[in-house]
Amino acid sequence: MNRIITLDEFILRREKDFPFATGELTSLLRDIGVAAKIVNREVNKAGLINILGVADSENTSGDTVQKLDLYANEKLISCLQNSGECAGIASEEDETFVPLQAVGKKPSKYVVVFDPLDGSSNIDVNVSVGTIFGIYRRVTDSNDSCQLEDFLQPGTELVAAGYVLYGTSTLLVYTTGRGVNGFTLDPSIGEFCLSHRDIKIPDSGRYYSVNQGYYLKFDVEMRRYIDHCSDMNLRLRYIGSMVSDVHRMLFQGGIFLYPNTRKYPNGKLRLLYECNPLAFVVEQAGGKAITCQLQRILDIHPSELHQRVTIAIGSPLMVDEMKEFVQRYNPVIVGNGMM
Ligand code: AHM
Ligand code: MG
Repeated sequence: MNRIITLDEFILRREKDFPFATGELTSLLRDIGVAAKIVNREVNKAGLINILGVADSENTSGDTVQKLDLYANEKLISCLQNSGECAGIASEEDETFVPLQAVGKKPSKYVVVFDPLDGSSNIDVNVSVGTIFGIYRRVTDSNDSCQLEDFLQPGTELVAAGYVLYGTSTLLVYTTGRGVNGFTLDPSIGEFCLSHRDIKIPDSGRYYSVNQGYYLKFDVEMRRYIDHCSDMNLRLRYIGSMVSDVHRMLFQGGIFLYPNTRKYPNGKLRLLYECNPLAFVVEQAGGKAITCQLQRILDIHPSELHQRVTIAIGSPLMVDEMKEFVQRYNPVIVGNGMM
C-alpha cells in the first residue's frame, strides 16, 4: 500500500523547498484546508438541517445569496482570523475587503480573496459546489492594516490559488506556482490526502462548457465557435458551477466559456474571486485562460474588487482555436491589439 501523504505534510514538505520561507503561507494554506473541512461538513448535511434555501439578501453583485454561502463565508473568515496569518480578506459575498488581525500579532504580509461557495444555485438540488481562493503578498506596509491596493493586483502576482470541490468526494486542488496537486478528503480520518500529483491538463478534449441558452445573446465570433464545437461533435457539459465545470476540463480536457451577453456586457464571472485563481491553476497545469476579447486573464489589472470579466479557459489547443475564431470574425478586437 502506498504511504498516505496528508495535505498538512505535503504543504510542510514544500515549505522546506523555499529557504527563506517564514511559515506564514504554509499556515494560511492549512487554515484554508481546515475551513474547507468545516464547509464540507455543512454542505453534506445541507439536506438535513434548515440552512437550505435563499437568505433574505443579495450579494454585492446583485445575485441572490443562499444561506450556505453566508455560512461558508463566515467560516473562511473565522479560520483565517484565528491563526493571525492573514492580514485581510476580500470575498464575493462582501461589499468591501475586511482587514483581519489576530490579538497580539502584527499584521501578516498576505491577503486572501475567495468565492466561499461557487455555484450556490445548485445547493438545493444536491449538485456540486465549490470554494475558490487566491493568496496575494501585500504591496502595502505589513506593519499597517491592509489596503485596497493589496487586493487589486493582477493574477500574475498570485502566490497561491486553488479550489475545493464538494462533489461525490471532496477534493482540494491548489498551486503555489510549482505545479498543481490534488487532495481527496478521506472522511474516515478527516484528512485531505494526496490523490492527484502534478496534474496536467490534456492538450485538447471532447468537451465544451457554456450556457448555450444564451447563444443568441453572444457576439457572432462566439456563436461561430460554438457552432464549430457542435459540428465537431464535442460533448456539451454545463453544470452551472464554474468550479465543477473547470474541474472536468482540468482532468478530461476541454474548454469552458462565459462570454459577454446583453445582461452581462463584461461577462458574469468575477476576476478576483473566480477567474484569476482558476486561471492560475489551469495555466500551472499547462492550460490557457483568456478573455473572449483575447487578453490573458492573469495580466488584467483589476480596477475594483467585484470586477467581472469574460473567460475562455481550458485545454491550450482549444483556447487557441477559440482565439482563431475571434480573430476571423471580430476584426475590431484584432485591430485593438487585444491578442
Ligand atoms: P455564484 O458565484 O453566485 O454561484 O455565480 C457564479 C456561477 C458560476 O459558478 C457558473 O459558471 C455561473 O455562475 C453560471 O451562470 P449562468 O446561470 O448565467 O449560466
Ligand atoms: Mg461564484
